[in-house]
Formats: sequence, structure tokens, C-alpha cells
Amino acid sequence: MRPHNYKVSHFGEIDSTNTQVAAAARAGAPDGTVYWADFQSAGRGRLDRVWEAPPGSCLMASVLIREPLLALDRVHAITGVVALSIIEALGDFDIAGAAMKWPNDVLVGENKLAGVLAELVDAPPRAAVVVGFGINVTYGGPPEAQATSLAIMTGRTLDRAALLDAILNRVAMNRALLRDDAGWQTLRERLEGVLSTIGQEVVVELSDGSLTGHAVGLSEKGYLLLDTEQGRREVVTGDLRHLRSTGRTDSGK
Ligand code: BT5
Repeated sequence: MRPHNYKVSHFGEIDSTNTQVAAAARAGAPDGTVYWADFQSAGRGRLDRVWEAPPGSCLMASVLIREPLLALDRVHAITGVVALSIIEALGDFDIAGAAMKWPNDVLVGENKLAGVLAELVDAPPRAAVVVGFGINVTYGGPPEAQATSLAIMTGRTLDRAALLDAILNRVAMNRALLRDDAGWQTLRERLEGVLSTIGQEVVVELSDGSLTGHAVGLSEKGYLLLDTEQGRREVVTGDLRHLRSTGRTDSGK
């Protein structure tokens, strides 16, 4: 059952649900505005990359989140809230095995099942975040991507509307964890629990070069902690590649 405070609109075709929810946000759309579409003609990933899927093969949706009292340094964790919610919602359908790759992917093994794209919308006085996600239901991803789908994983074709409802329910619960310190600690621990990046040797591409290290956990602020040859570093954002698993340690806690 869908929480009452969502206003959900479905589109056969749209350019990008993120683009259109952002436009709606600038025009004053309320918290909980959700657009989802069968097909996107201009679906977007991060850094001007493309998100693509044939009609009806992928759950593509964007949610408007207005958390006016949220500290600015917690806004980045909305991506994690949604990735965690996707993984938990899959669990509601008895689908296990999905994990989060920092900062915004949901993987099965090393294959990409879903991507999350959170964008800050400048709509003073109530700044808002549009958070979109694409989850491959029957589409196995573009040829150049190392990807998978729920159908490949399970042999089942999930109902996209039912999956959307389950995710929206989880988001409603998990976003509340952002609002106070106890919730924040819980969220950090849950994210550490679903992050397959932790315990891996990784390379992060930063704007000024790359950084190789062992991912050990999330910092107090919710950023990725890497043990590198130059010591422990906190990584705020960047493109990340998993090199190999080195096993989890508790040193990041
Ligand atoms: C992401 O970007 O993974 C975020 C994707 C967010 C898509 C949703 S769909 C609803 C909403 N509206 C939008 O316009 N966007 C959001 P990034 O980490 O930059 O990954 C992008 C890369 O994923 C591409 O360069 C491809 O290699 C790959 N890719 C594209 N389509 C894919 C698919 N269907 N499955 C798996 N990988 C894909």
C-alpha cells in the first residue's frame, strides 16, 4: 500500500523523470511528487551520462524530497536512503543478493541492476532534492555496461507499479532517519551493511586525479573512508571501481 502523502503520476513517454520533477519542483510541487515512466527519450545518469532502456523494461521513477530542516551536510545521504530502500524493497519481494556500490549503484555481484541520480533543485526558500532511479526489470542493460536485470536474476517479471510502491514505502521510513542524530547513526550502520564497496580495494576517480585504497567504512558524515598509502582519506564524491575484495574489517567504525 502506498503512503498517502505521495502524488504519483505515470507517463508512457517522457524525456527524463528527473528533469520533469525538477521543473515541477521549481514551480512549487509538493514533497512526495513522483513521476514514473515506461520510456525515457533523454534518461540521464551522473556527469551527463545516459540511462537507457526499451519501453516497459525498467522501473524509472523520480521522487521529490523536501526536507527543509535537513542539515546541508546530510543531503548527500539521500542517494544512500534511496539505494537502501531499493535493496530493502527487493527483499519485500523475496529477492536477495543486491548490494550498494558507493556512491549510487545497486549491483548484483559486479553487475549493475539499478542506478540512483539525486539532484539538488534550487528552489528557495525550500531547497529540494529530486532523486531518480532506474531498476532493470527485464532489460539486461546496454551492451557496453556490465549489467543485469531482475528477470535475469530471478526468472520473474516483477510488476513495476508494485515495486515502485514498495520502494516509496521504504523511502518514507528511511528518510526519517536523516532527521536526528540517533537516526543518522542507524542509517550509517544500515548503509555500511548493504555496501559491497566496503572490504574492497577500489580506485576513485576524482576531479584532480585518482585515489587507490581499501574501503573500510563510512565516516561520521557518511562519506566513504579509504585506507590509502598516504593514510586514511574521506572521499566525498567520485567515480569508483571495485578492484578486488580484500575482506571486511571493523577499522572504519
Ligand atoms: C546512474 O548514473 O546510474 C544513475 C541512473 C539514474 C537513472 C534514473 S531513471 C529515472 C530518473 N530519470 C533520469 O533521467 N535518470 C533517473 P551513472 O552512475 O552515471 O551510470 C550511468 C551508466 O550506466 C551509463 O554510462 C551506462 O554505462 C550505464 N547504463 C545506462 N543504462 C543502463 C541500464 N538500463 N542498466 C544498467 N546500466 C546502464
